[in-house]
Amino acid sequence: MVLQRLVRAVIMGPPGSGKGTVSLRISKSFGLKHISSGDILRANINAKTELGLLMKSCIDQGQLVPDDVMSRLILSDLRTVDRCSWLLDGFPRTVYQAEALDDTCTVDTVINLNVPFQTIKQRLTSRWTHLPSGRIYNTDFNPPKVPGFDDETGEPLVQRDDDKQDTVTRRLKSYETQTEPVLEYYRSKGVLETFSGTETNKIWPHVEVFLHRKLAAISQRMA
Ligand code: G5P
Ligand code: MG
Repeated sequence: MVLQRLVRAVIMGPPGSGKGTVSLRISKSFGLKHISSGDILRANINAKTELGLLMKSCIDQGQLVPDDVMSRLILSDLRTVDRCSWLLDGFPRTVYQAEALDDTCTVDTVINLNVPFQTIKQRLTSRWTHLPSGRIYNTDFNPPKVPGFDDETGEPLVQRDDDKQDTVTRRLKSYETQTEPVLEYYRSKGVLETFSGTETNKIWPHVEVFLHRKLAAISQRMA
């Protein structure tokens, strides 16, 4: 689909709901640039930057990175891609962050993946990630062709330190208390679209149809 104007989209959902998996599909089908706050933080940790070293313990314990740090990091990243249509994954995660984003741009649409917590807990212990690209695998759902190695580069996959069972429980708790209010924030602005289910392959066709319609409408409005 050729977009007539820049699109600002956000994907939300609890940890492990499939935001990364669905974002990669959206990126491929609609050409939106995928910007994942978690991937940016993990790249910093991997590169042992000052920020990465400071934030590692926070992330490993399943706590959110402080709002001001996170907002500065993502909003400055967005400035470097202001000529692209983008999809933000993992940001905003608090009402403070949503307001900071609103101060810089108008969000066109927010895709919310509503997946039961029980489903999520089973998924995260079998997730494997290719850190440099953010490609995601799962030993049950989408296993790599060679166990433990990325399909495209052949480089080793890693398990995230925050995917331990206790940490997942803490991440889900922080989602309930700090991130769910953001859903209400976007619902009241009329831009929230929720997709419920337990399987990405069943949710995805609905997201795809919705985005075709939504992005066509946005393009027409501006043409
Ligand atoms: P992240 O990196 O943003 P989360 O916790 O929001 O982390 P996560 O864990 O990355 O989200 P996801 O992207 O929603 O999950 O899900 P995914 O990776 O696509 O899918 C999860 C697994 O399930 C994969 O193995 C996938 O293959 C599999 N899967 C997908 N669909 C199916 C299916 O249908 N069936 C099955 N069986 N499997 C499936 O944030 C990490 C940390 O960074 C900090 C916080 O500390 C956070 O905890 N952080 C922030 N802090 C403050 N503010 C922010 N804005 C922050 N952003 C990040
Ligand atoms: Mg993710």
